[in-house]
Amino acid sequence: MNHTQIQSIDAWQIYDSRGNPTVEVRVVLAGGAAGHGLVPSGASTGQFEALELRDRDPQCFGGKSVYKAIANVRQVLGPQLVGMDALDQAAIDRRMIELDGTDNKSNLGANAILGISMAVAAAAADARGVPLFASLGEGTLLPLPEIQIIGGGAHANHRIDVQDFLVIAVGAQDYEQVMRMTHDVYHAAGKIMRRLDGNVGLADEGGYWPSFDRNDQAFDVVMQAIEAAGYHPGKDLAISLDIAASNLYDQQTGTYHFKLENKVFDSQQFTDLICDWCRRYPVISVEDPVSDTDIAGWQRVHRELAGRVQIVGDDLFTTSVPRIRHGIENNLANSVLIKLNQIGTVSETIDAIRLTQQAGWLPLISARSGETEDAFITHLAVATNAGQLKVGSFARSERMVKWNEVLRIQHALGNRAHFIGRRIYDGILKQT
Ligand code: 2PG
Ligand code: MG
Repeated sequence: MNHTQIQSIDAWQIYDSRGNPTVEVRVVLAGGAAGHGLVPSGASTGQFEALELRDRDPQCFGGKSVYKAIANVRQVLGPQLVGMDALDQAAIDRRMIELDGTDNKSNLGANAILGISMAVAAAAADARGVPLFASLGEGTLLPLPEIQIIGGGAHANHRIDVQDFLVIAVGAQDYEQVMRMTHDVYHAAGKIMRRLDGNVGLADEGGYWPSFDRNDQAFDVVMQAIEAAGYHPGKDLAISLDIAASNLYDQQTGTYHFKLENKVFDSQQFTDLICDWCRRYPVISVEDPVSDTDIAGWQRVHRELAGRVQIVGDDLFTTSVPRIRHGIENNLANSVLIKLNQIGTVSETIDAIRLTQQAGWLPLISARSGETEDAFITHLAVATNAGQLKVGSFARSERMVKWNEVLRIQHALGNRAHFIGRRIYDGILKQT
């Protein structure tokens, strides 16, 4: 056996940042190199995502155990991959897609397939004797982070309807300054939230648990926090939103619902509201402003905001090349959220990033709300020169491990590391 051929593949059940079961895979190569893959899990999942296989036995982990996916790794996929060259990621991922035989990996499970795919990538890096980012690609660009301040929607028991109020340190000259500015604003927001309500908690991704009567009160807190920390909203730190609007949408009636405010909007009214927010506040990025099936809504938002605001498709694109291609051809957005487990292999994820970049759009590499201690996505962001990373907030180790990994990669890259900050938007926004 060649030293980079796969010798063995094993898997077991671990637990994510919400304490839910997920898959870990270990791949060992003939020469002794090895890698792990730890699979994340979403809560506000899009209907077009690859399937996360769970056992659905209510008596066992509330239906969430992943023993079937683990059996598929050990008994179905693993034996077919032994002997393949771990340096040929594309061939391994293709073989798994063939073995599954479905469009959405619903036969063997995207969690089973992705666990192997990530572990193979990590083992290949180990065999090459280089860090994961250097094995995955040629990139050297440190990403500009989107960091959550208030977490809502499915990540805070729908305490408010909008899912994420985030900041982007657009005025930062380097990555250390991003961390410092974000630290200052995050903690300033904490003080404000404690003043509003003594019982401040954290939502699933580490942002503050909202205690508001209206969704737009979150803007006031973020604006005040930026100012209290001594920065200028818009100039030093801009606001980013993930509306996660598919979760607010009633497919039958074509309407959007703000339960907190007891309000119903048709598509036109809802896009008017989002566009109005983007005018009233220094919003530089908005994700999933409308539902994944409201194509007219996407086109309306694009007409109103393109050139001024990054318009990110998450549930709309689900990291799928054909869906992204459709979006590019129809001018639906100018940025694509990239999540490994939405599509289920490393190769398809990198293909999605490349297609996005070739179109002159921006990829935004993203974690899931259920995360692990793994920092794979940080390496992916640097390796592909993606330029942007979204990992939730500035708290909780499953988040901080990804931000901290950028600092480690910066040191590993030495003077080859570069950071362009807000200039990443030059291609899609006019007045940056
Ligand atoms: C999103 C993600 C991450 P989830 O909507 O962008 O914030 O949430 O992983 O729950 O889909
Ligand atoms: Mg999203």
